[in-house]
Amino acid sequence: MTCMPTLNRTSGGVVPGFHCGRFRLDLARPLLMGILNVTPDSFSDGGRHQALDAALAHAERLHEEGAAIIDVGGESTRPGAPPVPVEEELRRVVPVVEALAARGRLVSIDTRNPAVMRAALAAGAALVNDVNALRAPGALEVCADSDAGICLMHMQGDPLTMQQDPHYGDVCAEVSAFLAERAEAARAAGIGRERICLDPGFGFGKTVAHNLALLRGLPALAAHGYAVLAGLSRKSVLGAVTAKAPDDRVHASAAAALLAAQAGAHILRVHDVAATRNALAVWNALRETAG
Ligand code: HH2
Repeated sequence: MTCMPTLNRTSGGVVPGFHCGRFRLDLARPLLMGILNVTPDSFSDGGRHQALDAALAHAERLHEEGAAIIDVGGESTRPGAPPVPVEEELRRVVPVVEALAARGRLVSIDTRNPAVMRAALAAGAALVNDVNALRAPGALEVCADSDAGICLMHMQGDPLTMQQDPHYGDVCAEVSAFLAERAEAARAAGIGRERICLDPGFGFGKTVAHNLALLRGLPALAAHGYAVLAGLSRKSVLGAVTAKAPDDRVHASAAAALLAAQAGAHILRVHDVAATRNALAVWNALRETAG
């Protein structure tokens, strides 16, 4: 993976669709994954959706605004965040997953913990989103036992310490090699190519320069032929560029999502679904009316 700039969306390898349980996602147009953190301490929306009613109301809003996937997280992975005990994570996420799955939503579970993956899958989640790329003992097996989609993300170190001194020789090459290796491990465990999605992990053990290089280098990641997810929403790289606080990064986030889509991302993980959808509508119209 090199860090070359791109002007046109790369189709990368052929990615016909993304299979998440009974859901078959068409990736011809970028899809939105709406973020629902049921945590007290997430960097942007922490404490806002902890009660079940509030979480479900927010999920409904994300769905109505155009999110194809609702990503439910019960552990903040912001820089410096301590791990959450498994019982507490289960208590936060399982009722929310269950209620959203019962409403027919495509629910993603954002967790590093195999016990939480297993419980969320049993409660109806159809996608496992793991910032640790299924490296925890037992995680690959839990996912292989299901028909869920999986998102394999790159992270250098762990959330507690990852921003202390991130370093790479060639960030794009190293992230790409790591994700290719994790995809191979998933396939060796019996998870089909059509169930796998790769994510460079913006902000996870990366400086501003690393994040920008990865955004420029996204076309090469898409060329692996797996679905690609990008999560730049409200992240500190956008704060560094705009000098805005997380809640005021909506426009920067929509711009970043658009650039990620243009660089080949198929799924955009976002807080601000309506704003991103509007930005993408302009881009889709331009592409689809080209002669
Ligand atoms: N980023 C966050 C959490 N999960 N999953 C994937 N696949 N990609 C990401 O970039 C990603 C992720 C961090 O953002 P957020 O959930 O908003 O914050 P917090 O970790 O503080 O809950």
